[in-house]
Amino acid sequence: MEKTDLIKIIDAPLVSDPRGNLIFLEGNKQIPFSIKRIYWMFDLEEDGKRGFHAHRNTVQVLFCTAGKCLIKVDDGKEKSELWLDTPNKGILLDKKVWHSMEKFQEGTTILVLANKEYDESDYLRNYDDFVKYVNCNQ
Ligand code: T46
Repeated sequence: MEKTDLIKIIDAPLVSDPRGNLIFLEGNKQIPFSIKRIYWMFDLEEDGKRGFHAHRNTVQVLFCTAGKCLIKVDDGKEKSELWLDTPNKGILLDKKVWHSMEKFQEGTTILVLANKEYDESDYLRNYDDFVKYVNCNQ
């Protein structure tokens, strides 16, 4: 996994013993906010693409708990991408970061922790609107 200036990698503690592995996360500790919502994605089409939006106020951490996928991020100035491929390494996606996910390996599961409840009005789903919003809300 590659670290970029645009995104912060979140390391979750991994406890291994002869029975297997256990990874845990706590709000306001490894996750730098109070967790208001958790969702996960699975049975992902290998050629599918998801995301292509930014959030006005929602901050999230994404983990690929199984498999791997490519995450692309863009803050309106800089673009970056990285493979999310390690179960205990997550990505902090800040607000006002355009993001997308693709190239899902078979069996991939993505777990997301968010600081806000779901609110469609928090989404910027049009790229030009996103750029305008970022430029007006720096
Ligand atoms: C994000 C990326 C990483 C809800 O009703 N509640 C929810 O909490 C979520 C996350 C989604 N939905 C509904 C909204 C849509 O009708 O589920 C449907 C699929 O959502 P969307 O097309 O936004 O899914 P993705 O995979 O493109 O994006 C999701 C999150 O929505 C988004 O916040 O940052 O994962």
